[in-house]
Amino acid sequence: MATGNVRYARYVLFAIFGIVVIYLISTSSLPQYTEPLKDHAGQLLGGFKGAPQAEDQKIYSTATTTALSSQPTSVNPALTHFPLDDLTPSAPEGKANATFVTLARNSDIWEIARSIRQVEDRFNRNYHYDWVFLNDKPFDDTFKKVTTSLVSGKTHYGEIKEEHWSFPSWIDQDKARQVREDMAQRKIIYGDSISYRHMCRFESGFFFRQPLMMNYEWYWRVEPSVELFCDVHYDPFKFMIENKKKYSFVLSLYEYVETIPTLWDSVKKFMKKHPEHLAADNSLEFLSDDNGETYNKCHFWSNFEIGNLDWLRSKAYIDFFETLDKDGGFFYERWGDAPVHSIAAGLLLDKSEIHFFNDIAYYHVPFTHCPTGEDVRLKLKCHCNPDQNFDWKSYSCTSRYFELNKLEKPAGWHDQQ
Ligand SMILES: Nc1nc2c(ncn2[C@@H]2O[C@H](COP(=O)(O)OP(=O)(O)O)[C@@H](O)[C@H]2O)c(=O)[nH]1
Ligand SMILES: [Mg+2]
Repeated sequence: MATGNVRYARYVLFAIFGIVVIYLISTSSLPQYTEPLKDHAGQLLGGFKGAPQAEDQKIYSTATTTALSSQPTSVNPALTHFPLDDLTPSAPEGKANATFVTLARNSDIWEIARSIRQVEDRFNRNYHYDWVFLNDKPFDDTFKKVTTSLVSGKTHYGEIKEEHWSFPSWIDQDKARQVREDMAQRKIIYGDSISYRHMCRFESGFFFRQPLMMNYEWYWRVEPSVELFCDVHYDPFKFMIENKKKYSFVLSLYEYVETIPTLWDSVKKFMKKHPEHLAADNSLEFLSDDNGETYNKCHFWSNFEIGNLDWLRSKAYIDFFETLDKDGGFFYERWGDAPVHSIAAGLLLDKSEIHFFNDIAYYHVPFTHCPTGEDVRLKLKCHCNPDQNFDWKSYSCTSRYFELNKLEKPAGWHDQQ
């Protein structure tokens, strides 16, 4: 009997010990920080000197509270009852009118699945923003099934109408074909591709006016096979709204000159024709070293973008796109949507409306943006190698952006040159 009691007591002790261990493990996996992130000097991480500090403070605190305290990242309380017909619970109050947007082929499914998984794990599982997928062909069932299962918000699938993915009537087909043959011989990347040119023209002039996109005011562009290396600990859409930003980037670089020999001629034509659209405090200096005479090829890399759709749908942007489109350089050369968006942002927006997201760590082959500053990287659980950060290398234009905007470069930038 006595041995039975001892054994019983041992079982009880084991059970209590087990419960305590499970409790400790589960609580330690919850996010530990609910304060805005600051460096040793008390500077808010993710913002830089020169940015609106008081505003940052407000936004970072709000976002931290919504994203991290009320919604533990390990388990979503709304999912504990597993209602099978509603696995995407409605998002927190006060969300932005925003969506992710991806242009993809059916064959891109496994590459875009990887990107979505990372965006969800690092950010969207706490916010449940929608995701719009666009394609020049109908999406197949596998594409829709897999992406819908991965996205925590609602998914929408749009087929692009032919007018937005074909040669406009004014393009001389023979001339365009000769250009492709010549570029193929010169081994210019995507130089012989027709579909790549339709893609660049579509991203430059049409994605933001697709019927599905008309429901939203903000977008975050995501491409196949990209990586997010750090937690996104606040809502970047709300950051954009509250800080009056319209366009943002994480990587910038110089464009291949062979793909845009006459792009700046068209831009100059636009500037002459529509001086009323040029912003008073624009970023011409980011784009040109001789006050607009020539283009220095600097552009923001548009495979990552968080931006305002109403700006792209504005008369200023549409006039800009149409001037370029009429000149035919999407087909007679191989103009990319990155220089097109960047030049528009540089000329039509005030400097203060363009934002650099240091704290969104990102990779698209072959470049990495890994946040400068160890504090940010550790606190945001980043897994990128800081040695691979492209920002301060000579082929990046990000230093120019900092100088133009009189921003102080984050501590440690010297070591990453
Ligand atoms: N639907 C569709 N999407 C395309 C096509 N070509 C490229 N894309 C998409 O357009 C984006 C840019 O293409 P990508 O191959 O990544 O070009 P890169 O990043 O410039 O090398 C990606 O989101 C692709 O999935 C196409 O022919 N059809
Ligand atoms: Mg790509």
